[in-house]
Amino acid sequence: MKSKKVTFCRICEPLCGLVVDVENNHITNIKPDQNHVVSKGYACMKGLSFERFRTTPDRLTHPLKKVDGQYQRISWEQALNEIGEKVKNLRKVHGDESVGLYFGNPVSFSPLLPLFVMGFLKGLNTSKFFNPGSLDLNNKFAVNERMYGTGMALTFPDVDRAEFLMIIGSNPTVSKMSMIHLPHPTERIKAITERGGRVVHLNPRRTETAKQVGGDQVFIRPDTDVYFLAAFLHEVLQRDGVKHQRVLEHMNGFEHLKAIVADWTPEKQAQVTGVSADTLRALVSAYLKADGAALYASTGLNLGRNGTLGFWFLEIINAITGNLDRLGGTLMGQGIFDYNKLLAENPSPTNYSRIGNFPSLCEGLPTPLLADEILTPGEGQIRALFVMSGNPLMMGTNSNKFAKALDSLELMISIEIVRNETANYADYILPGTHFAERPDIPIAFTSMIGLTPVPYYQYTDRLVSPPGECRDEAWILTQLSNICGAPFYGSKALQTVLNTCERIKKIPLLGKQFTPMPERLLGMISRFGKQGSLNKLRRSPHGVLRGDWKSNNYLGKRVHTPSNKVELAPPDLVELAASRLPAMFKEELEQTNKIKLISKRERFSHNAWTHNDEAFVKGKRNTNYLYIHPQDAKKLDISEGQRVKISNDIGVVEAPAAISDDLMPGTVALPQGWGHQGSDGLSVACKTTGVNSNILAADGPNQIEPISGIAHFNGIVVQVEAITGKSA
Ligand SMILES: Nc1nc2c(c(=O)[nH]1)N[C@H]1C(S)=C(S)[C@@H](COP(=O)(O)OP(=O)(O)OC[C@H]3O[C@@H](n4cnc5c(=O)[nH]c(N)nc54)[C@H](O)[C@@H]3O)O[C@H]1N2
Ligand SMILES: Nc1nc2c(c(=O)[nH]1)N[C@H]1C(S)=C(S)[C@@H](COP(=O)(O)OP(=O)(O)OC[C@H]3O[C@@H](n4cnc5c(=O)[nH]c(N)nc54)[C@H](O)[C@@H]3O)O[C@H]1N2
Ligand code: SF4
Ligand SMILES: [Mo]
Repeated sequence: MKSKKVTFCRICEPLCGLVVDVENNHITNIKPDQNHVVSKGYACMKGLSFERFRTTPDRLTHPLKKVDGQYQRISWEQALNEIGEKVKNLRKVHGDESVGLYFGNPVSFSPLLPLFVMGFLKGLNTSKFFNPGSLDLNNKFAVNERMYGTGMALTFPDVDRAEFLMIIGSNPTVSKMSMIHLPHPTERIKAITERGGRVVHLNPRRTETAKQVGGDQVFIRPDTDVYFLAAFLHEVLQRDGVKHQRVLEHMNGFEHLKAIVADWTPEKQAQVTGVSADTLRALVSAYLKADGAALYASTGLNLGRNGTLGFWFLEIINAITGNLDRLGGTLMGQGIFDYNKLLAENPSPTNYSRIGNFPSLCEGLPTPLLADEILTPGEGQIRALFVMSGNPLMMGTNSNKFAKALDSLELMISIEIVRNETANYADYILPGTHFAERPDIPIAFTSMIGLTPVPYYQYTDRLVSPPGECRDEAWILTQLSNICGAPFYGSKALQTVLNTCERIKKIPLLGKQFTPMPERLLGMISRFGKQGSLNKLRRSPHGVLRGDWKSNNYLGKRVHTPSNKVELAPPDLVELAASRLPAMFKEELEQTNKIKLISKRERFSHNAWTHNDEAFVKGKRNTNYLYIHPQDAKKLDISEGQRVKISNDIGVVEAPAAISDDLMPGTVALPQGWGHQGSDGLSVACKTTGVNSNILAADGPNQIEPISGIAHFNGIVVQVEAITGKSA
């Protein structure tokens, strides 16, 4: 039987509406949903191809156990019992902290799954929890916690009304951005220039976005944005571009700002950023003149060494100039309920890493410490690791060391849909579900935190049932809780209820009437957020709009700091700026002639997991290239396609060169997420020839940003040499 179903994609943040044909539990066609209330017919190649990733011959369909280096099929019962025994034993002998868990990016694309992961972790009573936040945007959470009271109090640019938008370290046309729901970003950003506004791309590389939307390209030397932003703030204060009444009423700490950025003049920043003082001053003029302006930053800034300080300056600028909480400026996210109030009233506990004593952020410890947490002997050493929907071996730091760490574990369990590089180290692999096999509402950042220039809500049923013995991760986690002696959320009563539900489900007639737990929870969230029942939402499958934004709906109303005011000068950030920036500036001055490596997202790559499809890696796309400016190529005697060696203290990789004047001289770019050779669980990806750029990324307590524990992937100093006699 053939039916048409309306749903939405859950690969990246636009969550584009899709219409699919389903026939005999197979998806036979995927089209953009022309009637989706926000995406209105927009979708990309990744979303439109999702069925191939769901039904790849490499899809895991039953539990596996590694025996003598080979994976063997086992039953769920055996897998759970053996894992349970081993985890219980390790906890008994080495303590609760000997068990850790990492979850990857797709987990955040289900609002329910993080809740289930937390339930399992609380049951395990371990603080050893890691996630991609510390490889992505923890700098933002760290700043938000201090300025706005909770990590999740995120602002976003009101793109559709802004007159001025500076895009710092983001490439919306390719990435579709982060921490904002913006389907069709290219068109919507281009509309700013079309209505007479201005778009500025601050980036060491001329991006696809810059080429397609136009606007001003401002090249900046990698990992120096913090000096640009400090000088921008300096200049705003110098010109008194400040809305004093607003600051007085709603913000604390303004009086400290002048001293914090006193040294960072436009002239001084120019010495390391490569952005001239005149250019910076002209940008400040344009920003201050605009009727609605926003500075927006993403991973280009986050993944340098000063993402926290840089983002702090950026938020201060948007706040004191009156752009925060006004249409056309930046808006404070607001979801279907006041999630940040809930967080502020129930703060999560802070844990500290055993290695380096770093505080947790949103309960996660820094992933760049995970290898050391596993490899360093002593009390609290991680001996068993669960990895769910992630690939920290490829996407985390210092991949060669990380491989050693995985290899040394006494027990590793992977919950995945394919056997990726990290899963290859697992003793047990449990097959999870693809998003099309789960019911959902838009991700937490969209529904609960409301990072949506156009607020909306939506519900989708699952489209098809999962293949073979794949099981919903929510089920897997509650089963693991039970079997590992780790009652869900540490509550034996709750675990008993869950176990009873599980038994009822198996009773033939009664079980059929039982609403599965994910639906039940999604219904509760929707009703709690005043969006109605799932049945009501099913009647509006293309989504429902949730009204428009207004100015002045944050300040004085829902600032959840103890003072109910925005804290402009959190003491530890003030201190960090004073101690760190001058020293790093000196270091920067000494290395202006060195080559810096940055990452690069590509249209046909999604982190490390879309290379397992022929269409995504055909022809020249089957590898990654080292992009290098013609001047540098000439200096280093590198020709197009020639193999080059890229090295630093951490590691060495080789890649073919691609010469391009899109880069600024002194910067090279190498796309991340490659290096699948030898990964026999990925039959297509293993034939690609790229290299893993994160072999060059440092890990450990001395290498990560001190406040947020975030990794350093952008602006890594490297040596680049031609390998003579070889070409790609
Ligand atoms: N050099 C460098 N490194 C980086 C970055 C960078 O810019 N430069 N970016 C960082 C960022 S922003 C991030 S978020 C991290 C990402 O790091 P990770 O999240 O650890 O890596 P992914 O490759 O996204 O792994 C996701 C895994 O989930 C699986 N998966 C996909 N869809 C589903 C699904 O529907 N269900 C289930 N169960 N599993 C699914 C895929 O098979 C894949 O193996 O990497 C970081 N690493
Ligand atoms: N096609 C595709 N889409 C994706 C992903 C993917 O892997 N592929 N990943 C998804 C994920 S997990 C995330 S978090 C988002 C991220 O979304 P974005 O943050 O927009 O990611 P990128 O496209 O990597 O953009 C980072 C930009 O920063 C620039 N940059 C590098 N170093 C610096 C620097 O020091 N300063 C400045 N100013 N710029 C710098 C790079 O040239 C690049 O253009 O994308 C998501 N969407
Ligand atoms: S842009 Fe992102 S959400 Fe939209 S179809 Fe593509 S992958 Fe899916
Ligand atoms: Mo990310």
